[in-house]
Amino acid sequence: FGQDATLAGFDWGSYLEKSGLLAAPVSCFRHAPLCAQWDDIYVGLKVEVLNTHTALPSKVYWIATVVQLTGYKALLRYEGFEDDDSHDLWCNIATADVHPIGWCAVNSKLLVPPQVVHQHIKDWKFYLMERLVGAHTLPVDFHVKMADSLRCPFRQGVRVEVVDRSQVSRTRLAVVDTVIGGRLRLLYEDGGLGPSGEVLSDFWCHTQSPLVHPVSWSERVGHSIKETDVNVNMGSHPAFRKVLQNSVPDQFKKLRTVYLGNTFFEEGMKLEAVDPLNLGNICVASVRKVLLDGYIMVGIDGVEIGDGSDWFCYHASSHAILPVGYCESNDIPLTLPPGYDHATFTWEKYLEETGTLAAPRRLFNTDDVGHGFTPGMKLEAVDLMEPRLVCVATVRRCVGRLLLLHFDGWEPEFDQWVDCQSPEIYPVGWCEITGYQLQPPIGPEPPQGQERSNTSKKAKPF
Ligand code: MLZ
Repeated sequence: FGQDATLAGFDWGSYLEKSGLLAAPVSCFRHAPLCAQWDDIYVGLKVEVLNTHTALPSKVYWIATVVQLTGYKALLRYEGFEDDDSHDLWCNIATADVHPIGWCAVNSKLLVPPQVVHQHIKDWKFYLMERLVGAHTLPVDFHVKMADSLRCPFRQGVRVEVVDRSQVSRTRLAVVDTVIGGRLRLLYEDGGLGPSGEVLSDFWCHTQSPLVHPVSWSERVGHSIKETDVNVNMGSHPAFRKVLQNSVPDQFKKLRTVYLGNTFFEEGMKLEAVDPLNLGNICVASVRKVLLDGYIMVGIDGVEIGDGSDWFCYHASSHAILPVGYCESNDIPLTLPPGYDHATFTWEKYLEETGTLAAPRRLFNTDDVGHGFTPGMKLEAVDLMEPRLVCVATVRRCVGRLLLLHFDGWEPEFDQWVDCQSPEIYPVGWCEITGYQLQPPIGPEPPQGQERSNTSKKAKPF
């Protein structure tokens, strides 16, 4: 499975023009390259860009103005075309041959106007002087900052502990195989290799994902970890031939400190939780175990197998656990345990019936963070059920810090709730910058408002 958007002829610029929708601005994505610099990038900036409208054999440049911004992609208009948009071009401002004004002079490059406009403007020098007075341009260190922000503390051969996709209640040792744009391809240490050396079991996640941890994390917080099967030899794979190096806490994102007063989550307390295997559902759930460092194991009421193998670890600061009543007060359909129905279910009755307590509201991290996303905005988002795939997606709802993401062209049952600060969502153009493959929408997207149905079945867990 998996498609390549570029090969499939998908282009963000024309896709957005057709739908009339906007892309979420880069400044919404804290972990994304250039997020902190994005205040300096706006419509009206002037830049020097490769001139593609010339018959000259060598690379020459020309001045252009940013007329539209969607994620990392800018629509540029060459100077001289004025109100004529027929030669506008979309380019990725982070990767394309785009530079601050003055770059050509410093680097001995030629500024040459496109042939078409060349004829009807007589005095270029005067024309440009007029146009450039008081104009703003890219920060000089733009491309340096870009390169800095793509640096990653992980490389092939680093060992980590990561959720076991075959049993989500435990972690498993894995080794970094590939790093693309801060996303890691992890190979389980005893995942096995096929007859021609192919990897049988891998997992993808961002460096800052809550699912990946330094070596010895599980033991430290009391999380269960799969014992590595020493009979499985991965030695013939390049990632394992390197000198393996254990990851350390410094390489990971610091979690927000949690409230550890007199009260904390306790075993048996009820809450609402995003179902880890069905990320579009928020369910009636229970705290099953309290670990150290603010982590808890959560089970989904009424569907647990009973041996704890389907519990899931969430940090107390996670967006995925919510206080009792959260769905009701935010008009989100709560997924009830089998045998209950919406007409008669109330939390009050349920707590009484089960003789349990609701986890106190103050323990949850439901602060509104003022994220800037609004419904309809487009982005590139990981399908967390198949975390190798980064897909064309749309924000469908915003509730507090939660975003409901829709994958364009797919049925709503593939929708997923994610945190607005999730490291697995990216601005439009991110894949192009990092060289990551983008999954295009399935088939042509219908006109706004209608959903095209897709016959594919719901994805398997992970
Ligand atoms: N194997 C899956 C892929 C689903 C990917 C969806 N991404 C939004 C299927 O075809 O069902």
